[in-house]
Amino acid sequence: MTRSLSPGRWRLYVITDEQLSRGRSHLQVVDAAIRGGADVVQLRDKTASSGRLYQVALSLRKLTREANVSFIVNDRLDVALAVDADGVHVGQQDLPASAVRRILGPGKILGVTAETVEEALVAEKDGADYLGVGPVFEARGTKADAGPPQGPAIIANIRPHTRLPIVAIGGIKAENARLVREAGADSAAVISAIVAADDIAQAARELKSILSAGDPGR
Ligand code: TZP
Ligand code: MG
Repeated sequence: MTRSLSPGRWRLYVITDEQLSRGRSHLQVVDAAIRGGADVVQLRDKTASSGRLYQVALSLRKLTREANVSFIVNDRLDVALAVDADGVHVGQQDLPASAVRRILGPGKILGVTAETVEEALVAEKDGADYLGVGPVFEARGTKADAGPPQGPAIIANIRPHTRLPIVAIGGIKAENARLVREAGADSAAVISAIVAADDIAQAARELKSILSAGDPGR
């Protein structure tokens, strides 16, 4: 299975959500997602205590390192640094990307959410390594405060303005994944279509295959 630690080569980006995982832990979800071909895993948990988040992050760090899968922590720069994650992902309401880059240093991956061309340009200037762009499709079932779906046009609009890899997000599943690649996204970040699936590994496998169609040597 081809996997890479470089954001431009990621295809399937899996984000955890224990609330949607039907009793399966972050670790169980990630283990299955890796078996299905995830290139990068993001730990996302907005309710866990810092102590629990640290323990979970440590266990995910070990698993992802053994599998040569990138490991990103959502929001929490402190946790990312504490467990030697590969990077951190921040939104527009989190610590500013410029400050995060200063603390992270040059060797770690910084992901930044951008919904507009302007946000994308600022993120790039501030040192982002990739952009999270969305919501492309309906995502309010997973993220209550997500905006309305913007369609693949949000990817196509930002694509010409930046050289950064684009990770599309929001409502992505097997039926629509091809559309985000066609609009210019390098990869897709997926929560519910993977973590809530009956068979997580199989759901990941199907999405990986769609997202990596046409890649040399896959
Ligand atoms: N940011 C924008 S949409 C979203 C996040 C975290 C949720 C995506 O989840 P799903 O279940 O893949 O739509
Ligand atoms: Mg955030």
